[in-house]
Amino acid sequence: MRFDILTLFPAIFPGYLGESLLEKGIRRRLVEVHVHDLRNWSRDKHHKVDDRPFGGGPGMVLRVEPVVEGVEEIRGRTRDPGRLILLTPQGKRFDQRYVRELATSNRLILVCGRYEGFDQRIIDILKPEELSIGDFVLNGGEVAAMVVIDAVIRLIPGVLGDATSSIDDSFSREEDWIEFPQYTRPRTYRDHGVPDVLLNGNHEEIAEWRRAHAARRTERLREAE
Ligand code: 6GU
Repeated sequence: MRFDILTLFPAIFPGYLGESLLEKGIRRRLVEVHVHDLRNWSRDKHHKVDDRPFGGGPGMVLRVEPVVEGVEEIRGRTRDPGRLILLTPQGKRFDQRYVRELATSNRLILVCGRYEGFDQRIIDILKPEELSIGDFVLNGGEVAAMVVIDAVIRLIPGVLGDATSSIDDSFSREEDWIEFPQYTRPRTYRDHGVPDVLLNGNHEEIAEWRRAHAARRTERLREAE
């Protein structure tokens, strides 16, 4: 799977890309991430990509030319045009169903905004999907792009060490399924033990206990909303 990220802050990504699952996916050639600086497509001698809003008002707006021209050039670099996604708090809310859908794609192009927003003509011309990671406002789409990549790559076969370990994850089986409580050694820590059922080797009982506790956690979380 190939990701192309268009951003004003490419230096944010290398640390994240070099770690953990993602690094493993890249090393095994299951994942490719290309980070592009939007300033490459600025026509301005100062590499400006933002400007003041027509009609006045605070803040700056991301200009149309660098984004449209950057996306067009990058899209043309492979035969698969991929899915074009604009990261914006006005987008469709990201959830595990959306993650699964994106994971069926071979190529995602992620455009990170900054400033007060995108020039509307970026959306009118490129007709991207608009994606938000939740109902709050970030300073830019970069962290959201990492969230998308992180969630999607773990569904790519071969990226997780244990092929089955994403199946029981919270939210993966059904839309609103929370994972059961997990324990590992030591058996006792500061008077806190481990439920006996997990130590008795009866796999049916363990499975039933896990189902019951996952259901309870799910119910509690939904009540709290
Ligand atoms: Cl994708 N971008 C920004 N700037 N803020 C957000 C977001 C994205 N998702 C939630 N808040």
